[in-house]
Amino acid sequence: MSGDIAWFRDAKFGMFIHFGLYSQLKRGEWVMHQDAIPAAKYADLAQQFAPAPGCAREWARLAKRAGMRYVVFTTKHHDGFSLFDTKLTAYNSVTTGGRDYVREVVEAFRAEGLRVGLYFSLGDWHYPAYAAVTSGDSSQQGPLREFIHGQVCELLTQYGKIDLLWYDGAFYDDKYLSAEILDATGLNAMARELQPDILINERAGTEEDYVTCENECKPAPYGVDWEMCTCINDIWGYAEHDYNYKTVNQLIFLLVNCATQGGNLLLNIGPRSDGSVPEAQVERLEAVGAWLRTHGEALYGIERLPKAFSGNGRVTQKDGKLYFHTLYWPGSTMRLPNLTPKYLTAGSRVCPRKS
Ligand code: FHN
Repeated sequence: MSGDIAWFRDAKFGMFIHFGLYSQLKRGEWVMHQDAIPAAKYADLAQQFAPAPGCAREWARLAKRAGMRYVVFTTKHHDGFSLFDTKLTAYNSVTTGGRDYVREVVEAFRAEGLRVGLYFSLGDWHYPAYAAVTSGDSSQQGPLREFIHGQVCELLTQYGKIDLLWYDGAFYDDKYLSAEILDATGLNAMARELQPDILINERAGTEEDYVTCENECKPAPYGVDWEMCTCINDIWGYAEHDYNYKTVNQLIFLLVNCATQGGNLLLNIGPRSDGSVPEAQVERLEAVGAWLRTHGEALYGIERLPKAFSGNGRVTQKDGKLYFHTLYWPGSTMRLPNLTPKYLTAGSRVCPRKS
């Protein structure tokens, strides 16, 4: 592990974006699988995929207003449609529609001063070698490895400095791509050679810079960097009937709950196929941003303490100051924990940071 972890530890809050051909069908990012849409029929969606120009700039401005410090964008989800310029398959947004959405996103978010992360699905329901390998045909493992390594190389050499590589999609149902089949060690060695400061998650099956949990806050062991990802509603890709939205209080609770235990919250938006963001997601993100404009000092850059819990909240520290985060306020008074130096030092040194 050797990425530039300092910014990640300080950032606490990022935007996840699930966007692709599936956004047109309005039933989430697994629609091809769930509706058993034949690959050739699903691929036809590329012909009418026409997001409004400038949608990435709107997403970046929304992330900035929300107080987010980085983005993770789906360069290719499990459906196999690449939203970037790839020479390894014609099934991509440049060949089919003349648009390089990864470039649009990277440039838009950098313009707003945010760090950029690329989500890449190791599973690919469109690529024949994937189906072969996950059906037990080991003869196709080489071609699949070459395809995956080649696309990751394109992503890390075509778009300038990339801060995060967010793997996903190596395991579904009883089909899996092990770290050995992927040659995850070689893949990540290549990634670090191309992008020396890059941070890489664990989802290619190897221990890297940080670990991820999904939809519930599961803090990693003390001293291990981690990130929780979740949706504002329930489904990652745009789903027009998914009204199960978290409240602003629930989102702030999640953010504080993660940050005060040494983690980050990667909160997802699922834009519509025209690039617009559902109003219910915009409203909530702007409300969280307003909260952070007041309380951000107690969130960004805070340090996890081993004894951060007290009866009704959490204690963290930054620059010699202590911050008490109450996760609920049951009455008119508040009894603060006994914050004696003993509380903070006896066996509770701030964990030596991993280099
Ligand atoms: O199957 C994907 C899912 O569509 C989504 O991308 C999430 C986000 O972390 N990851 C997988 C489920 O764990």
